[in-house]
Amino acid sequence: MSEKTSGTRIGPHVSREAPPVLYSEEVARARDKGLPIVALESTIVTHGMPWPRNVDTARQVEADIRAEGAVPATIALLDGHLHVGLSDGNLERLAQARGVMKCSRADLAFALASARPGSTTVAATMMAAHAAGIEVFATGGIGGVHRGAEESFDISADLEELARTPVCVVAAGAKALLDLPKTLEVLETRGVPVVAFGTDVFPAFWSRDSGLAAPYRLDTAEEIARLLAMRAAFPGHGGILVANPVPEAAEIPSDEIAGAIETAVSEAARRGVAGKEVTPFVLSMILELTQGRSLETNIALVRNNARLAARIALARVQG
Ligand code: PSU
Ligand code: MN
Repeated sequence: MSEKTSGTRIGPHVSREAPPVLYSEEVARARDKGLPIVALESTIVTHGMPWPRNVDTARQVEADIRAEGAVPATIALLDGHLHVGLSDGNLERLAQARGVMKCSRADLAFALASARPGSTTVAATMMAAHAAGIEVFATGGIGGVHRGAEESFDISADLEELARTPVCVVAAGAKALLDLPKTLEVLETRGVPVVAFGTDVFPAFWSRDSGLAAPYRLDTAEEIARLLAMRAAFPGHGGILVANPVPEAAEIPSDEIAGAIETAVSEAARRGVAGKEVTPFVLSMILELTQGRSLETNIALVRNNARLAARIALARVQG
């Protein structure tokens, strides 16, 4: 069983298409029954991790969400459809495919209209999740304000999406390759509540502590679900960022990763890497420089975020 939404005529010559959403059987059933659902992005699969660890991790993260009693909805673009929930075959197809478009807000409709395979970033996954009525989304780390943004103007569309789309994003903070103080500043300016989970500091992806205070702290999934309910009571409210620190056993302390970040960021600048290539380039170079250690950390933190997101989605449904 799969479901496709239909379009609406809004004038004699103009009809407004509904997004071409295609639900997996599992997600369609969960929607019918009102079960808790957690959205998952796919850029981490196509541009964030190497084959075959990317597909292994995607499967593991889905299993983690099911083990907590929620339903995973991995989001990606295949054959002109916006898939909300991917079959295992499609997940593998996406993970192996070459030339997959990394789709943020600017790219989503373009990729769909031209039926190109695409993976979704945090921004585009939020758009899809919202279109599908999913409130909670787990990822690794959000995009943010890049170092040197005062020159390059490179600010991830993830921040603007958090400001406008009412989805709760669970991430391990933002990657330390970004300018974290400026990233927090933009989130504050754009009205996005940033809540650290069980800690007073903003986590920095591979490291538990960025050295920056988190705007808010909550200690249980139930408290976060209550915050979501209260935000939802205000029309036009946007998203929420839940910053969940990487488990201690898997962390790379900031002083140990700083050198690799420094090298990767300056190499990107030296080679003139720009736009949407920057994040994938820097991530893969850090992976090389840490001899794969950063990948183990990345996997551990995504799984940790998926479990928390599932508990929040559960508390939201039960609340
Ligand atoms: N986290 C990871 N790997 C990634 C990303 C996040 O561990 O590849 C992706 C996310 O999809 C995020 C995107 O939305 O990087 C940000 O890209 P940009 O800075 O170009 O907006
Ligand atoms: Mn960018």
